[in-house]
Amino acid sequence: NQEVQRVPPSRRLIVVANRLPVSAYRDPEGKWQLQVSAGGLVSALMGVAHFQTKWIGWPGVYVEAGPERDALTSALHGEGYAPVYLDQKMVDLHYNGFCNSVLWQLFHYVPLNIDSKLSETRTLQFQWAAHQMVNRIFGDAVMQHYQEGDIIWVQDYHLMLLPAVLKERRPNMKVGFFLHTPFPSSEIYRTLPVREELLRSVLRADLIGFHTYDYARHFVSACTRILGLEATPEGVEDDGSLTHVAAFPIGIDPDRFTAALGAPEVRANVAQLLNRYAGRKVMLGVDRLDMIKGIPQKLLAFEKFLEEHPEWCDRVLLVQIAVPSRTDVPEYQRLRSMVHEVVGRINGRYGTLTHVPIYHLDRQLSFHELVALYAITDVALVTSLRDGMNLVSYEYVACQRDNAGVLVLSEFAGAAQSLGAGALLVNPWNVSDLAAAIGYALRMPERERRERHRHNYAHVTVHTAQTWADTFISELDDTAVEAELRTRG
Ligand code: ADQ
Repeated sequence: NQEVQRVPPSRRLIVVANRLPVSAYRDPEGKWQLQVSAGGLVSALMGVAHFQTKWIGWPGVYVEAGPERDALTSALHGEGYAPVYLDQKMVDLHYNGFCNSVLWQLFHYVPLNIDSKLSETRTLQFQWAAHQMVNRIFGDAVMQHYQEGDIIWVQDYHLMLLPAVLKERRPNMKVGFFLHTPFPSSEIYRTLPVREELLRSVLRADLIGFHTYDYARHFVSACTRILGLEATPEGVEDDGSLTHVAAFPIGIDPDRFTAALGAPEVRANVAQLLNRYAGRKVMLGVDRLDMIKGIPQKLLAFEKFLEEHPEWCDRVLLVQIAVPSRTDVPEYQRLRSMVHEVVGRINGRYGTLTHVPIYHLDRQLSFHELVALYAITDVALVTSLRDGMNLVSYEYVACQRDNAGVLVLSEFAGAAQSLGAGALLVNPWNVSDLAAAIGYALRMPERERRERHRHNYAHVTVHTAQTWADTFISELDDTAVEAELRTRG
């Protein structure tokens, strides 16, 4: 692809995301240590190598200004990370509040909760004010590190107000914005009280990217219906100025996974797991513990499958890894209790003295543990109720290079549009169908498995995180040049 090759390898890229890709913690000697966090955005951007990248984001800890903060800042700078420090109140209102209780929900088709929002109108106002303030603080941080010619790539729904903040300060700055979640139908989006402010800010970016064509289309409809702007084949036009809008489906770094399959730690883990699960088929779920991932639906379907097929009870197990996330938000705490209750019920009902049907872990796995699990799994269950893309499905396909395991995939994940040819697509709300898909996946003939896997493996190894970033950045370059030519008349 010629466009992709035009990007010089040493370009400076500033990635701005709400969170840095690492969490900071202190070791027993009190020294700062950094640990890579789990999450799709991190996984994808870790796979991007063609740029001199600096990350700007919150390091996930509260540290007062002073020597401790200075020590953390220099540990982070050493790794190419520039921290934005926020206090607890701000994080609570902006991140837990506006971002995760309002925007995240709405973008995944969970309507605003009228009862709580009406009685907490002031809370919503405070959340919005904090959200605006945090976006301005991020703007200051970008300006501190910005050099003429840098490309600024703003990530995700937490920073939708940032393009306007940046363009006000430097109208010529090259700013791209990518949304990692779905963009919902405009009929859902228009319920948001601050719908116009967010759209107007994002439209200040030179290029806006989404995972799928559908999300891009929903966004353009929101702009035409709510702001009354013109849609063009390239994007949205406002008073002669055009913002490009397009789909850029994300991917993973497949080589990182296939190379790990040969690593001694992974092989040792694989041998141990195969031994431990011998004689049984293994199904796997790997999700952040989030309501959008459809974990309860997956568990209910597995329960139904066991109920209808008692002959499978001691021949199959489900390993469900649910890494806790957003643990300060009450909805997430309730979800965790609910999942624990259902797992307990199923294990109580269908377990024996020597077998439990569900191994449930509430923690992040190391990369090697994760690869080993993917490699030994017969059936992966991705049952998201909505999901921007879902990279777990891609990682599973990469690690099944030799075994051709079956991917059961929700039709509501963006990945259904790219891996639909090889996966068994399901509606996770239809528990009976999902239970039937589990049965079919477990019994699928080898020929069909290999044929389906071949499609998906070809996709995952060609549409990588690197091609995603290269394509986005080279298009951003083109649009910025075009914009400059327009302004020069
Ligand atoms: P996420 O909602 O975080 O990402 P996803 O794309 O599936 O969802 O990525 C999860 C990542 O976290 C994967 O790389 C996975 O390996 C890792 N992970 C999950 N659980 C783990 C565990 N227990 N231990 C270790 N690692 C774990 C958001 C959107 C997605 C979109 C991505 C990228 O919600 O729809 O695909 O961003 O744009």
